[in-house]
Amino acid sequence: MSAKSNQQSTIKDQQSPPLFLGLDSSTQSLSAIIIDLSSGEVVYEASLSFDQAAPHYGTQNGILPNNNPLIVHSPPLMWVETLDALFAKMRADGAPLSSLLAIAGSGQQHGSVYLTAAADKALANLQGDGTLKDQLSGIFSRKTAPIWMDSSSSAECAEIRDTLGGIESTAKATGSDAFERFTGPQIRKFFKQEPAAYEQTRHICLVSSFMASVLSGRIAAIDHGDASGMNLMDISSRQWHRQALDATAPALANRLTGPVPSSQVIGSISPYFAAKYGVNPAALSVAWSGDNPCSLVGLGLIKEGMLAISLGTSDTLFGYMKKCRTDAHGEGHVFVTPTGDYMSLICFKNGSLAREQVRARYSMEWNAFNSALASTPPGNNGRLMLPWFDPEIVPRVSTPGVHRKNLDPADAAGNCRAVVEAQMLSMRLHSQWMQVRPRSIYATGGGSVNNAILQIMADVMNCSVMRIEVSKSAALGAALRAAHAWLQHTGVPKTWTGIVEPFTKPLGGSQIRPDKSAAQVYDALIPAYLSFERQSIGH
Ligand code: XUL
Repeated sequence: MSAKSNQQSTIKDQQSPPLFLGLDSSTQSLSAIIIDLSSGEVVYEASLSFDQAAPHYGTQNGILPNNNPLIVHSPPLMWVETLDALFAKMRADGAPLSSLLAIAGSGQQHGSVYLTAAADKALANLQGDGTLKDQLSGIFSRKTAPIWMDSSSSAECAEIRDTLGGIESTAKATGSDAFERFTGPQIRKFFKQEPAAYEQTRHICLVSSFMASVLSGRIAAIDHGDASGMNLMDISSRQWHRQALDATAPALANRLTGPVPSSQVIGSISPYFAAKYGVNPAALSVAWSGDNPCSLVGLGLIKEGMLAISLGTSDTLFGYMKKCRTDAHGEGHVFVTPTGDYMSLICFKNGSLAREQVRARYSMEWNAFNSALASTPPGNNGRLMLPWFDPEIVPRVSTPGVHRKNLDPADAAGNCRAVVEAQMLSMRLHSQWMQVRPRSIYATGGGSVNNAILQIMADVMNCSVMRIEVSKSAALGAALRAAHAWLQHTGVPKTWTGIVEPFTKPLGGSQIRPDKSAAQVYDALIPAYLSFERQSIGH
């Protein structure tokens, strides 16, 4: 089902319970998916972009304009107002709200919402004859919410990292090194810059737990998955990390609710939604999680060895891990998954960005680029490139630059193969800390339509690659979580596999198998690539 436009909806079947709603509050839009667990089908979906649904906030792509490019905030009241608009749309579309058994959600990770003590009463007393905006406009101790695109907290990252004993021990303790967008450093910056407002703050929520609070009519707990993106939770014990809390801001534990398993039922849906939109008053309101943990189940990655690689402007590798392992170099992240296990997330900045640069340099269309890949052998006869057109995240490279070894810049075909091989070799090398042998990789994102690139991925990773449709994977993951929590709550035994599989089939005929002799070439190439990388970084 296509969900590309910002405002659309479809109903396949209004009758068939058991129905579950998944919401996704992303950076740019609020989306809904209703699934029918018995038929394994999505029966309704809709999406509203914040800019269009609530234009008076003046956001662009969901973000408030700011002269300082490091500061990226959004107004939480805009999310609330759009939640009303989305429920109104669902009711107008005839979505089966009165039959919903449970609702869960997904939120853009890391963003934080700051509430005064007035929030508890306002949430508990929501009246169906008013609007969420009018009834909740007075509950914020900070009018705007820093989101994951904010990178203004470098000083606070350094302070927290130093207190926790450096990169490796910060990652070991909290799942990730201290990153600017992570919630802990952002809270610390707020406390340092606006101590009076921090003092007025009774609750600090994530985007996920804030939206769950509105739906539940009470402050909802932060779940383990989204708590993993805060630099505040002990990733092994899943309790708040005492030293990290102390390194961040005073009396912080009193301001946080949770962390709880993602399957936690917060309560029934707030009577507001029943009165105003006809939502089943008995529908369970389930804890929300972060968009990456939700997407993991929305893509069906619930077993060891299942990875996804998204080939976008940046390339992202994420995958399921049974055991908690952290990256000693602090480049990758570890989050708790909705299944109660772990996932990694590793972001490589120079993705399509670098492929496009090489293609443009030799004035090639994609067909010519693919012919260049076909005309050169796996391993490229030892011609190597490090395609750091932009500063790279993994490995950390702050000074951009393209490095070549045995490779003539005038050699068009050699450079095309070199950029793709470098990206895949880098993913293989820099995901080794996961100690997961990939058994199958789901390829997503714009670049995944290119079979020639996917063949190199399959050969370097030495496993099958399949394409999967990801549009709305976070909302779908949330709906699947709602179903799982409802089944658990009502005591009906059902495995995660039984819930997830009917909704997450890879695209038919898209499987690309590794070529065994090419895979051997890449195994042999790894040491040379690694030493070239180390040498170029100056290690
Ligand atoms: C993950 C991250 C992004 C956001 C996008 O660490 O920052 O993927 O979750 O919403």
